[in-house]
Amino acid sequence: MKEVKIGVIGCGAIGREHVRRLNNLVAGASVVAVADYFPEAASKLAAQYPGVKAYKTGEELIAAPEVEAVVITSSDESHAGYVLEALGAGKFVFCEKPLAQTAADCEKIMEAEQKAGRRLLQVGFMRRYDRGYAAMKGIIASGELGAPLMIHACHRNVSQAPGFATDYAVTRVAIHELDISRWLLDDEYDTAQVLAVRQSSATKGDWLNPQVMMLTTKSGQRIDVEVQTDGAYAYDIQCQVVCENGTVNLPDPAAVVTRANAARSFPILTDWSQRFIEAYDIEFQEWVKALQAGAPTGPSAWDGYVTCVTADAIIKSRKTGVPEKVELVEKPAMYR
Ligand code: ISE
Repeated sequence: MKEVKIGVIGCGAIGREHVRRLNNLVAGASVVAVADYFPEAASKLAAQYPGVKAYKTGEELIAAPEVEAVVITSSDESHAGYVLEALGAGKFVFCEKPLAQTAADCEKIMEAEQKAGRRLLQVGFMRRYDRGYAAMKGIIASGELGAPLMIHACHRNVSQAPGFATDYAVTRVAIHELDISRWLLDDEYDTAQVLAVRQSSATKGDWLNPQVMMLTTKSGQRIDVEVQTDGAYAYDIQCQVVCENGTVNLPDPAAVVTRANAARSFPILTDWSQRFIEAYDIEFQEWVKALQAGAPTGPSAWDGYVTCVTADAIIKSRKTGVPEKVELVEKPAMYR
């Protein structure tokens, strides 16, 4: 099958990791171009891989005839612009979360994709490819435990890069739970809210930490997500779906158990990119296979849009103090 030629915009840690993954692990793909806001970062990365060309701007990379599919791992604020540019050029595009900074930009993206007449875009919600979450989804969908009633989730981080802010706990961190919960439950949200709780003295900045987010779905399920963005003991992701006849729990990643000093213990990872490393590998392999077959099949512009609208409702509720409605436009046929 024909190899998919990929251009990566954004040569920071996650961009470099995806270039390594696409070039060394994923079958049927090769990175042919890179670009970054800092051109030296792109030249440095290109120099490590024979045949990879560094472009001065993302726009030039998108226009390059050899680039068939674009991967966007640049700063969050730049995502929507590059996605629209790639869709306008009729190219496949994979965009890391969040798809955009505003619901209005997500709507523009959905319009552009519909104008192209076929699915071109996939959003990087890699947790859907994690074996643990995928197995949970299988059990819930089988109905063997009855209807799902609620989700208890937590997302704990050891630290954040400088410049972190309260809203990022939603748009950069809890956004994963916003996507995975509706995917597990196969439902859309009705309301969203953030609750004030006692603050952690371990926070190394002036943002709110922890935060507890509460969601309800159209069928009345309730989801609570504890988000610790700083100072936690490890990068710990927990998820329990409570069903009528039992619970379904996200497994910890495989780790060797030590028995010593009258205790049984195993290490918990501290780095988020390591926690989901296998999910990223599977996500990109599936993406490339789908492109070879004609179109992406993973998380869509609609999923990017819903998470963006839900994040906005949570942020709004911090100011109003009450649950806010998650108001969505009608789902376009392309995403049904
Ligand atoms: C990062 O972008 C992620 O996606 C992680 O899941 C999250 O825990 C981390 O705080 C973010 O910076």
